[in-house]
Amino acid sequence: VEVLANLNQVQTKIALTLGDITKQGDVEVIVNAANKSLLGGGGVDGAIHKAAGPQLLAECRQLNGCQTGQAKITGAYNLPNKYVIHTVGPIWNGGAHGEADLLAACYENSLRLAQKTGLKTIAFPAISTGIYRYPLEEASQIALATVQAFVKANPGAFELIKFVLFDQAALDCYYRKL
Ligand code: AR6
Repeated sequence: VEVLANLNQVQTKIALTLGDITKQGDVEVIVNAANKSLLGGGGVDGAIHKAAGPQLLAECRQLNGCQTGQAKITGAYNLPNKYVIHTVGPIWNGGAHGEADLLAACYENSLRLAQKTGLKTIAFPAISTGIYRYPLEEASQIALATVQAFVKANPGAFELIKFVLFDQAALDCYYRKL
């Protein structure tokens, strides 16, 4: 699924795809749904570290962790990308503990960091919707709204912004919202 945002004659493609974020060779950077230690874990974080190889963990050890909603960048090693941006989503705790703002900050800060690094193509997983239990309906709305607002505010900054969804239910949910 692809949506073209036509802004000042510059096009940013927003795409939804079903698959594994470690196999996205058409983007320069993939985003990792990490934890505050940045020292690896399960879910997409585990898959990224496994595919990148041990050098990624070695670089992550130098970063002294990351706060929730913030983002840090590393190399991608054995992944088919140039970089990995590690962001830490909020743990869902009912929704009245700042979760929505923190989740939006993950997307916003990842895009800012990619832009600052000069990158034009990026892929996101559905941050916080696995082990951190953020409801998919709410999380997908925030992901799409935040990315679309960034595209509007920064026309031409990105050529391709991809959401890589791991199962059909997640893809369907994003598709409806898009
Ligand atoms: N490619 C794309 N999406 C994936 C993949 C993959 N290979 N694997 C899982 N997903 P989660 P979180 C989806 O749990 O909720 C880790 O231990 C998954 O279906 O990976 O932010 C970290 O170290 C879900 O929709 O991340 C943290 O401790 C989405 O990715 C904690 O989990 C996010 O699920 C972070 O939890």
